[in-house]
Amino acid sequence: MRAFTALYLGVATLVTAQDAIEPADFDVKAALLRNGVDVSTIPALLGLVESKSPAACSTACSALKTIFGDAKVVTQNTPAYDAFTNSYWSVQQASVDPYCIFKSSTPLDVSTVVLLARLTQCPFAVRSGGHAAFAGASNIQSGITISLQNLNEVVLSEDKSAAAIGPGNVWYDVYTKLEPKGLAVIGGRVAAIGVGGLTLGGGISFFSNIYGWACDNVLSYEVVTASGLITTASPTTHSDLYWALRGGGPNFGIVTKFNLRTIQQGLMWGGGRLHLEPQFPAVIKAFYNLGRNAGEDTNAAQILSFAYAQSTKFASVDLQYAKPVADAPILAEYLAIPDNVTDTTRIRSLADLTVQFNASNPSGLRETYWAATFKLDQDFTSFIKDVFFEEIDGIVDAAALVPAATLQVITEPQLSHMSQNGGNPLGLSVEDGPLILLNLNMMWSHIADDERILLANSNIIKRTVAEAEARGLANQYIYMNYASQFQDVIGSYGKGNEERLRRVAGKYDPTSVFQRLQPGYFGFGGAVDGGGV
Ligand SMILES: Cc1cc2nc3c(=O)[nH]c(=O)nc-3n(C[C@H](O)[C@H](O)[C@H](O)COP(=O)(O)OP(=O)(O)OC[C@H]3O[C@@H](n4cnc5c(N)ncnc54)[C@H](O)[C@@H]3O)c2cc1C
Ligand SMILES: *[C@@H]1O[C@H](CO)[C@@H](O)[C@H](O)[C@H]1NC(C)=O
Ligand SMILES: CC(=O)N[C@H]1CO[C@H](CO)[C@@H](O)[C@@H]1O
Repeated sequence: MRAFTALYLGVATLVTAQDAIEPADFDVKAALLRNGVDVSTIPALLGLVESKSPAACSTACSALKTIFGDAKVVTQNTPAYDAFTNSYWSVQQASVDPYCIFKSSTPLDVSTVVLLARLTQCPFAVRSGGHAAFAGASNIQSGITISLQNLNEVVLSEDKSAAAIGPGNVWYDVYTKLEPKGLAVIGGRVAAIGVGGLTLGGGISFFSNIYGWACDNVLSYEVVTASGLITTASPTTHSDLYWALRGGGPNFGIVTKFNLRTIQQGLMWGGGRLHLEPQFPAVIKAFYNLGRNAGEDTNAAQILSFAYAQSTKFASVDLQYAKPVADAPILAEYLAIPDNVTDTTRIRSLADLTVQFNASNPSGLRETYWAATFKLDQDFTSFIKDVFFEEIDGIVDAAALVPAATLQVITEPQLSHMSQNGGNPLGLSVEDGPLILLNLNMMWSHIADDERILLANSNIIKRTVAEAEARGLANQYIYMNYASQFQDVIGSYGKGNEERLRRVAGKYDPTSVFQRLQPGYFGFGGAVDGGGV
């Protein structure tokens, strides 16, 4: 396999016969035999049922049991099964019942389960931290849910410039292992989020103004393709696949290792401050100014959420500074806003800050996430806030509802890092920036409220997008990690990027295994119908 240096110039890769990852006469059984699995010795596979029926998964799960035994293959009506499904963040995902759960612990295990799913045509889902909100995103009804949780290595390279991190890790575990060495990586801001989903969809960190998004700080991926090949994607090996994995999601293979660039990181400063309605204009002005001026001091970062709880509208401002400095001048405008009701900002460790965020995102509730992107504009930020409070007015009686509109800025420094190492497929450039990233996020308890809550979310998205178009502030990008199942994420990357992603998928997965057998997340060809969008 040649490396395609042409990709650095953004030139489309030519796929020639000798580059094909999977030959036209690819034999799944022969590939399994290379993995040490002789199909002719597995009772369940003798009368093979090749259909997308429950029988296909009964066959696949029986075969997995024969090959791997009870420890790695968890079936229904067992405590281990219930513990696994209950460990998803949202109730929608916890309510999905897979035919079996496969607890892979090596890349070879992952290769074998992909080949077996392919042989039997049993659908599957892949789970890292299990924080995607909607049903089926990383768990699959009556199929095989492939758990990556036992792929949990955190290994520093000899010179400590890189860390090999398994997708079974959550960010808290990664940070606490690196902290004693004075190191960190570009990853999630909430303790229990998984390395896999966050990094494959983009990944915004406290330090993204300094280093860029998580996907732009991956040195290489170890990935299992549809033909069971365990291979590397890097700037010099399968560079087209490397490009695609930097935000293209789970459409190309299962990543079994992320080699992440490490950064020097000691104590930092951060926490949250709450403000009430009279302070909203000052908060919005500070949000706008910090977003606009991010380049003046890239240590600073912000997350602004408008929310409603206990019959009160409030603004939650989360501020961070990458160094142990409590009064950084760039944050002065925010810190001068009076009348905060609580203030948890202090000097602390990265892991400690992720635990604080974790506490405000409990599991065990129904959840929905939605995303939209706009050009940064102060008055429009206020418009988003107004539309949010108007639209939630009709749903605030829903039991246990906590609705929020979380605003961040995709800053010019963040955007500038997206072109490093050959670029990523997100379709964003410095000329587009700075941008407002809107994340609607709501939690509630009763299924009977689902429909009206989803409708309120879709109305907020529709109204803000329409107004942005009218004001010339539109941007088509939809962030995968915050999107709802009703939004067309890959389409939002732009036609050229979508076509190039399809070409890469076609090269590494010519029979569309990851599109056909892994239906639950953001694939090619648009969004799920419904949800009012
Ligand atoms: C409370 C909370 C806080 C958040 N904070 C942040 C944040 O700070 N920054 C940010 O950018 N985003 C954040 N997010 C969004 C987050 O990035 C997404 O929810 C992400 O999908 C979670 O990843 P996961 O591994 O936990 O999820 P999962 O549900 O396990 O996975 C999500 C998707 O990725 C696929 N996938 C996971 N691992 C692999 C792999 N190794 N190979 C192939 N496919 C894989 C899964 O199949 C699934 O389709 C947050 C979300 C929540 C709920
Ligand atoms: C994060 O929150 C989840 C769900 O509430 C909890 O199970 C988990 O233990 C928390 N993790 C940390 C490191 O605080
Ligand atoms: C900057 C500011 O106003 N901080 C105040 C926030 O509220 C706490 C508790 O009421 C005060 O102690 C802070 O001084």
